[in-house]
Amino acid sequence: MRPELTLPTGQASSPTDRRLNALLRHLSSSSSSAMDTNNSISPSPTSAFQHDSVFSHVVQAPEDPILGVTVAYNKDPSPVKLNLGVGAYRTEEGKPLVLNVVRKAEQQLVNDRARVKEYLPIIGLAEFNKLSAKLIFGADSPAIQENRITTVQCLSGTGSLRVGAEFLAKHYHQRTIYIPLPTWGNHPKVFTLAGLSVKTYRYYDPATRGLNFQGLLEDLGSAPAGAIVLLHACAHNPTGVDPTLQQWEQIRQLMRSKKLLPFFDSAYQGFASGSLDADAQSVRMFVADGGECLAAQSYAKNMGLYGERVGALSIVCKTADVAGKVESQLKLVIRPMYSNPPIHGASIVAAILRDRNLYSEWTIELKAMADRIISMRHQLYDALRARGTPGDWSHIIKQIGMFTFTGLNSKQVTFMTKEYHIYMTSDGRISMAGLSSKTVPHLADAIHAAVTRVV
Ligand code: PLA
Repeated sequence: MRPELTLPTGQASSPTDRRLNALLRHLSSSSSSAMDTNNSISPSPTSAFQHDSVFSHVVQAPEDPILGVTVAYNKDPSPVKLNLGVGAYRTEEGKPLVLNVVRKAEQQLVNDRARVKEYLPIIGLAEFNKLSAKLIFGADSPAIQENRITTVQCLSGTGSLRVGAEFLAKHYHQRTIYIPLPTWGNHPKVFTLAGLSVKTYRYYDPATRGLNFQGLLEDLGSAPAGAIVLLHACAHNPTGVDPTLQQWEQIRQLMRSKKLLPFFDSAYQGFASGSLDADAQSVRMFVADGGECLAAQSYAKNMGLYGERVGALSIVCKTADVAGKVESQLKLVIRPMYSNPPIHGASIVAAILRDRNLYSEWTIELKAMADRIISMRHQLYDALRARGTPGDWSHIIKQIGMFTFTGLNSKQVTFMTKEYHIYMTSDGRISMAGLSSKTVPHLADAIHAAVTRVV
């Protein structure tokens, strides 16, 4: 019944073919003897292919609300198309940017013949961790000097959030995390899958296009004692609205008095104001009071290392002893997840952070990116004013960081995509970093048309 597995006759003339035929005969005889002892196996070798897939019940999932925008953009053949979806920096020419310091650091790494490709430790590159902590908490942070912080290298900001959340789900007495409304679309998924239960606190007021500070204080004030609170360290995504330093201080007092645990997401340090120190003020305030907190750092945006997946999770503890034990448990979270992190991106970051010249060159390039984004805000604002577009657009210049939360509704967004080939998330967020002087008029035309033609 079973077809004999052999090469076609007449072709088995060379020694290689004869060896191959012998092997095929051996394989078919050993598999038929296995079959003899197991009558339940179908006698037809093709029948497995005729059945439905064991995965035929799997339904088509929707594209990711942010990364899916790029998928749609890539399919559009229009020459005027514009991707303002994902937060990725582009130059005035609309091209992705590799920072000069990154190229220099990579060259150094390539030239160093002593470098090897061995596994990193579970918590990553030690020097990278030390320098990352210094970057966010400040070089003179007492918590660093007292060894009260454990920092572990993770897979960019997302991986750092996930590792921190898994640790909390396992070792912290409160499983509820409060996230701002709205927030980065991936936050609820990351935290839920890690085993935390997600609730929201009021953050943004659509009427003022600013912070709903009263709502925020009320919601955090009524959160159960000990609850975890996700805070965007700076350049809140998607709203571009940050609390002032005075408001941060009030938030700190409230959170400390209620023993709420801060979990900072720092994905844009340096991108908000152009200053690395100024953008870390919120985090440093919460460390200066001696209390505990978590911080997830990403180098995707501020070093342009999007695809290198390099970031860090820090947990600030009360004592060095606790920090050591926490670190030992973080290793148990990481090891079965991805074993240990990749070496290349962390080596680039360490090379830049350790070298005085490269570091200062980095701050200049970073400031230039932040300034270009701010200039895009002014150009877009001016272009809408020049067109007499109905509405108050001053939030475009007031908001901070990579994004403008325009206030456009999903119908208007759909219209802009269909008629103008402008791609953005359906909540009306646009990545200002994807704009250039050349594309501002096209975007302003599209917004004007959307606002005047689509309700
Ligand atoms: N946290 C916030 C607030 C973010 O906006 C992002 C990225 C991350 C964490 C994760 O970044 P990382 O893992 O790449 O370091 N948000 C982007 C990209 C820029 C994305 O959605 O993945 C965005 O367009 O919103």
